[in-house]
Amino acid sequence: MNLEQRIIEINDKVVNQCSNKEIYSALLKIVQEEAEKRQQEDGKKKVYYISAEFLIGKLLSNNLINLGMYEEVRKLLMENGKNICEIEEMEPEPSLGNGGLGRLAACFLDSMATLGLNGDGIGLNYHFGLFKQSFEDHLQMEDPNPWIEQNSWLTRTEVSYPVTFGGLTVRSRMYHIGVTGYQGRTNQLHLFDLESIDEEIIQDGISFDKENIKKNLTLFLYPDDSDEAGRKLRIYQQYFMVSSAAQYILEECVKKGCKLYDLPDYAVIQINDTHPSMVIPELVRLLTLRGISFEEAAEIVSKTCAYTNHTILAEALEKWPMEYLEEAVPQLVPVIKKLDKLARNVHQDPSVAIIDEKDLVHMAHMDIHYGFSVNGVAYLHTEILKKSELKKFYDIYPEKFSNKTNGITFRRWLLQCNPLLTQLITSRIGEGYKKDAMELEKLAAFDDEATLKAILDIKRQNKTALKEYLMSTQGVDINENSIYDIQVKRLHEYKRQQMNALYVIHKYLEIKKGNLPSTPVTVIFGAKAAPAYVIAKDIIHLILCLQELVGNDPQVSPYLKVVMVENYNVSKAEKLIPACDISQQISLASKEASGTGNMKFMLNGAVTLGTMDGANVEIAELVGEDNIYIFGESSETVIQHYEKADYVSKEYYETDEEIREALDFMVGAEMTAIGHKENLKRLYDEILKKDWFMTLLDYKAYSAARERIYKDYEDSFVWAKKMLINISKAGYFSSDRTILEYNRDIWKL
Ligand code: DL6
Repeated sequence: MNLEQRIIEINDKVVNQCSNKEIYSALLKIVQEEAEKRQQEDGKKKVYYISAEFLIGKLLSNNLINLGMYEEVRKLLMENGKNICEIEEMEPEPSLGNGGLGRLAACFLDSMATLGLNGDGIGLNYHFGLFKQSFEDHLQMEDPNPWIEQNSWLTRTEVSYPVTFGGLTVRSRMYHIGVTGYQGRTNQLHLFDLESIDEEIIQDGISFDKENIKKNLTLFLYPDDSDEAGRKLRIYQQYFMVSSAAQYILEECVKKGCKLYDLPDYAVIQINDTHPSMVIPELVRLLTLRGISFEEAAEIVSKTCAYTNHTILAEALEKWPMEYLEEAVPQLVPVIKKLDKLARNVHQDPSVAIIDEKDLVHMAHMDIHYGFSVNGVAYLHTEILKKSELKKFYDIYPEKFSNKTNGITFRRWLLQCNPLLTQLITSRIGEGYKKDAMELEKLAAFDDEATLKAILDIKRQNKTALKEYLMSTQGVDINENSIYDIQVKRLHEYKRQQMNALYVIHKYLEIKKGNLPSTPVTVIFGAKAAPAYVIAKDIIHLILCLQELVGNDPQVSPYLKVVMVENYNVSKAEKLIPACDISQQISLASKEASGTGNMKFMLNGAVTLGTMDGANVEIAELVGEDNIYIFGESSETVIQHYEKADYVSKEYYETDEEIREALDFMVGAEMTAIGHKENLKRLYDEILKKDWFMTLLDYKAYSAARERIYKDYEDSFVWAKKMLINISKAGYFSSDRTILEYNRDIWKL
């Protein structure tokens, strides 16, 4: 039966009489049927990629592309007076992730399925995600972000497990989302939900009774952990995820003939950051319950688990008070104590112990002692882990450490989000790059006038599309002939959105003085701040105030615009990234483990303005210094400042007029007339008195580099060549390459 007949059969009417929603539902069904045909027999060994987040984005178009059905569907819809983009709008975006870690997990699932690897994801089925962001009174508001519909990509399974917390036992229920690779196989994303979940307990905004774990465990991702109940809830959630996962993995392996002693021949468990670390003691516990001695169980688990570190920020290297674990997961406590003791027998240094003198359990330490592999996510990050953050562990286990520079799936971040550029590339170098991204290098030879003009023209069309999108979604009017200068990522002080905002103030003041930019600039931000992260929310407040100030100033607004995109998510990224001219990657050197936005932007022809941090270092090496704008202090200098505690932000304020002027403006009359003095002053004080992520250290170099990049933009052919080189060098950052490396060095499937 052909596609059209199948849609008619499902909806009992001809295509042009179906509503967009009916077409979406029919396509969802058809895709699921096709994807099912690509399920393959499990090989003996499987990788289980456990992660607290999977930021998968909408699935319809991606699945159609991967199944080779996109063009057929697009044409059929067009013939029936429908537009595939309108059908895409019918799909709610799954709320299963937050930032880079979650998006990486989604890219990895796509690559595993594309490469034909036997690899499933395991996570939680959050009903309301992180939160839905809106702006009111220049402040971030948070509401639940529902996404699960009657007809969705989720399939309920019969798999269900008991999970016990102290005296309370709850049940998990497994759901699947099929993950079909590009011309590849279908794997699964397994999402565990709480059987007794109760959405009704949500009160105002995103608040709910944090202690009611029988009803709340899978409501939200990363619930507010600013109080004790919130921190304990994180433990409950994590254990719920890993206990379900461990039970499932053992069951699946045993079904395949595994004798448990040979578990490492059947399973490799990739632990993403420390959220799933409790899978280690849980597996040990389950194995001992099945008659295996503790030492043997610990050894089996050590050969099965591998740990990826995604950050050096202390807040993400979780350390749980033993008393919390005693209350939430008492059955794990003797296991963790024994694992600690076993490790201490061999390594006496207390700084590498699992349980420290304050009775805090260091989850990363457990991962490193009882995992066979530890990897960082970019060259610089891994070097920092080896040389400073995890040096003591590297000295003990050098053979466990390796680097796996992150990657992105080109299916979503080029083929799907930028069809015009995809067409152009294909017309020049053929289709090969879709499977072997390194073939993109061939594009560099096409530095002829026609190709460069075409690249510029595509960017212009994408910019116009973004202009229309922002107008229709937020009522914001931007100038398509301006430079689109974009910073989209989680809001965090280390990412230094505040540095970008300070420059905006400076530019505003310059324009007021009559120093007009040759080409107008549109500065676009997109970011969610964790609900309890006060300073991050103050930074959003500052940006929203600037948006209003600049937008309402007739003298300035023809030359400068500020836009804060509401509820930044994968779907919005897919619109912003193809339209971007300048990609802001300005984290404090040493703090951004890798970044993956930087890769998506370069692939779509944006030029990076960045520090020597994370994967920017590798981007710089690949594109060469003429095709990237690097500024700021090195990671070595930054680390030294932390070690010597000798950075004093006030000194920069006192000695530099540009800095002083911009900072003072933040709390001056114009700004406080728009925003809240309390928020602005708190941020001002933070930068002036603390500035933990050294905004002012790099501000001057940043401002100078930004002026330089704006100037260079003026020569459109020179600029187009930079775009061409960035695109052609992006092949290395395909997640297919990353996954091949994981498989070659760690998983060995
Ligand atoms: O590895 C994926 C991604 C990196 O690209 C980012 O640099 C890093 O910040 C992110 N880490 C997290 C975890 N928590 N924190 N902070 O999202 O991982």
